[in-house]
Order: sequence, then C-alpha cells, then structure tokens
Amino acid sequence: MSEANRRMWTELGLDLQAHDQLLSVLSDAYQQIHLSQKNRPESTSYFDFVMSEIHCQRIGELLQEKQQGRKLVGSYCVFVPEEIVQAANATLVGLCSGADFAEEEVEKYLPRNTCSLIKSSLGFKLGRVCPFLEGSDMIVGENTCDGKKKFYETLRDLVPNLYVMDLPQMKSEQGRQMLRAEFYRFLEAMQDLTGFQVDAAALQNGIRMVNEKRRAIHRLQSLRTADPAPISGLDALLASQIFLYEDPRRFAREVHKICDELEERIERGEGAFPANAPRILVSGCPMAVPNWKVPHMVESAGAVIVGEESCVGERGSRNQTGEDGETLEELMEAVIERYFQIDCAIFTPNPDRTEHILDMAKRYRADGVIHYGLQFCQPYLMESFGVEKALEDKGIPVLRLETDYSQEDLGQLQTRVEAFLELLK
Ligand code: BJ8
Repeated sequence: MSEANRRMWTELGLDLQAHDQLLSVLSDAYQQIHLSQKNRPESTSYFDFVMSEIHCQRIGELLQEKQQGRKLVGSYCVFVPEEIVQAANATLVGLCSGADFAEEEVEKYLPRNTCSLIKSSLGFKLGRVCPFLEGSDMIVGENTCDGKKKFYETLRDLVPNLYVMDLPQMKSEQGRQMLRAEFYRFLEAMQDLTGFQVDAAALQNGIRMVNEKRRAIHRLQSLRTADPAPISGLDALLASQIFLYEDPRRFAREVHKICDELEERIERGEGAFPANAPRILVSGCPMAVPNWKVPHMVESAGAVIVGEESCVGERGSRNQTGEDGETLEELMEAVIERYFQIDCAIFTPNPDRTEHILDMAKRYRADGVIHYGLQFCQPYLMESFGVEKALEDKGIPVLRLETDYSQEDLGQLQTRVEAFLELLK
C-alpha cells in the first residue's frame, strides 16, 4: 500500500494493523471467489479495480470533496434518501459490513444472539477499520428492526455525529405521513450539516443523478433474464454492493459498458454458466461486502444466481423517483412515494414483498428460490415461512437457509444447497 494511503488512514484514525489484516482477508477472498470464476465478461475488470481500491481511491476522492466543502454521510439502510443527501451538497455511502470483526469486543456491547450484520457493523467501528465510517460527517441510523434500533443506542456513545431517522412500520396513511415528516426533518438536518439551502432545482438534480445510476443497474438486472444468464450472480451482486458507495456517475457509465458487453454475449448465446445450469433467485437479508458466502457456494455447485430480492439487489434499487415536479414540495412528495414502496420485512403486514418475490421468480425464470436469512434476524426469518408457502403454492421449489458470517456451517450448508440443486435438475 502506498505511503499516501497509509497517511490518509492514519489521519482518519484507523488502526493500521487491524486494517491491514482486514484488507488482506478481503483481497484473499476476492481472489479465491471472484477472480477464480470462469468465463467472466471482460468489462467486469471495473469491479476488480473498484475492489482492489476499496479503501483507497473512493475514500480519497470523498476526502478531497470534503476539503472543498462537500459533506460525507454514512448510512446503514436503503431507506435513507440519497436524493436529499445529494441535493444538499453531500455524498451518501453505505456503511453495512459483511465480515466478522473484533468479535470479542463486540460481545462486550451486544448479546451474542444479534445478527451478523449488526455485530459486524459495530465491529468495524470498535476495530477502527472502516475509512468511510471514520470519514463521515454524519452517520444516519434508522428505526427499522429492533436489533438496529438498539445498536444505534450503543453507537451513539461511540460516534459524535449520529442522526437517527424514525420510520413507519405500516403502509397506512399514517405511515406515509410519518415518513413525510421524517424526510422533511432529514432535509433540515442535511441543510444544517452542509449550510446549503435545498431548492427545487437542487433536489431535481439529486433525483436525476440517483435515477441515472439506478437506470444502469436496472439495465444490468434485466439482462440477467436471458438464458443462459450472461453474468454470474457473484458479479451482479458486486454491482449492487458497489452501487452503495461508488461515485454515482462513474458507476452508471461503467455499468452501461458492462451491459453493452452482456448484450453482445446474449446475441452470441454466450453465458457465464452453461444453458442448463439451474437458475436461482436469492431472497432475504442484505449481503454487504465481503459477504459472498452463499452465492459462492451456490455458483460453485453449478447453479447460476439470476436475481437478488434484497436491499443489496432489487429491493434496494428498484423504482425510480419522479423527476417532473416543479416545486420543492412536489419533488419531496416524489421522493417519499418512492421510498414508501420499499418492502422491507420490518413492515407489517408485508404482502408486497411476497408479490415482488413471485414476480421476480417469474421474470428471471428462476427454477428455485433460496431464502437467505441471517441468524437472529427475526423479520426475515419469520417472513420466510409465508414466502416459502406462497412460492410452493405456485410450484416453485424453495430452500430456506439460516446462517451467519462465520465459516463454521459451510459443510452443512453445502450439503443442503447441493441436495436442493439436485432436486431442481
Ligand atoms: S430496508 S432490510 S437495509 S432495515 S439482517 S439488521 S433486518 S436483524 S438489514 Fe435492512 Fe433497511 Fe430493511 Fe433493507 Fe435487522 Fe435483519 Fe440484521 Fe437487517
């Protein structure tokens, strides 16, 4: 690593030794999992570059922006409206993490039976290994599941700049009003943070920029409906993971280039896997970098993942925000409308999510669905039973998996995944 990067990390307050350790694990995992894939589209070298620079180039750019007066905002949930952040002259990055870290320390603050995503997010803070978190001017928490709500109470004592957004739990008119009130409160908080007064033009620009990157990922996702699928699920998941922190304009440009190549592949009938590979839809909890455990297992067993019903996937990126409003109020309404449709399992009841899974299974021509639940994640684990029933009623086979970030259950999971894929053949 260059001296300049080490200086940057030191200035951010990272623990260099622990951080070196993390980067080395990450790089090994990337080599073994992604770079060993056969028949990858050439243009996915963009992902390789972004991942090789994961704590270097992007954070360097963001720190430069900060020097010019722009603010950096970190979040743990796709409910945080990026359009408003952009409009207020700030940049949003996702902070969720996908690897266990500083576990012993974490268990001094949180019970052992907390989901891996929360434990890992706290571990990255306690271990001082995330430059995005340390560089954030504001960290946004949100009242979604109970685990996260309580995690933010802990985090409040560890960071000086936590902002917590309240969120509704029902898709009722009162729920919508609550989201509206919270988004307006967030708009004010963003304006206070940046000193920038958001008007209609600024919000419209923010909406356009976020829509543009969503258009690119929508294009990529729709190309996966082809048979054979032109890109692996692992690479498509990377696109959704990078989507959460990469420069939005560069992301859109590069993903469109990948899509151009995928279209050529489709024309030639060329796939990432053979045409008869079982097609799998993965549904459930989000998979943050570097959580590639289950997709790697599924694709190593010869199946191809064609879609992710997840916040790091279609649940997080689907639906555009209306761009046509003329006043700030009209544009804010469009933002509220778009986010109110997110069908996270924290909502009750949550029939939209089941409908979405059924729709995705059909659109992506999935032979089967793997429901991915993180251990101790009550919202998704509880919903998985209803999801399974709805899919089976339509004749779609389902495998419900419950796991964490550790490698301890690999053997057991592998046996179940392989048996499921055998059934699909
Ligand atoms: S909108 S899915 S990003 S809350 S896995 S921490 S739910 S116990 S992540 Fe999420 Fe926003 Fe919903 Fe999406 Fe809790 Fe479950 Fe852990 Fe989870």
